[in-house]
Amino acid sequence: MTSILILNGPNLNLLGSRQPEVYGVTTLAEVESLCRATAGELGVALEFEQSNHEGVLIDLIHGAKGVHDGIVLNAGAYTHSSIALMDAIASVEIPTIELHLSNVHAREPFRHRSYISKVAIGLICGFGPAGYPLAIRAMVEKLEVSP
Ligand code: CA2
Repeated sequence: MTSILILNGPNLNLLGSRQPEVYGVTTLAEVESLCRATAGELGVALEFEQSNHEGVLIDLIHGAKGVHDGIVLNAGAYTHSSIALMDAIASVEIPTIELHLSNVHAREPFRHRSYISKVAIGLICGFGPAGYPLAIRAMVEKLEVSP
């Protein structure tokens, strides 16, 4: 069975509790439910993780090798700074979709640079929590074309 790892980076555990004008009112637990419903509908397995720690995210990416067929990564602010996360994605050679709740390109200039984009197969941003099911669907379609 196709398996997808959804990985969330720093501060995303706060979703729904602060800055609703930027990140909305949906909690990360609700985002996970949304993802599980989509995975169930498409018949794929899903692991959903969040960490505030760069090293933990890297370990989760390394651990995906041979376990998961695709990764959906919202690396939070590490997107804009972490060469280590970029290297981890490149090293496991698992197709990865970069995901953001907000449209990072319509925000501050420092959010326009992404190290993840350099190794991702695609980018979804600006659709809020709805981006997660979109990314799962995009990944499943991509894996069907080139498994
Ligand atoms: O738009 C996204 O998904 C981001 O990855 C979110 C990151 C931000 O640094 C990226 O530039 C874009 C920040 C996540 C912080 O999440 C919070 C949620 C609620 C309250 C405070 C922070």
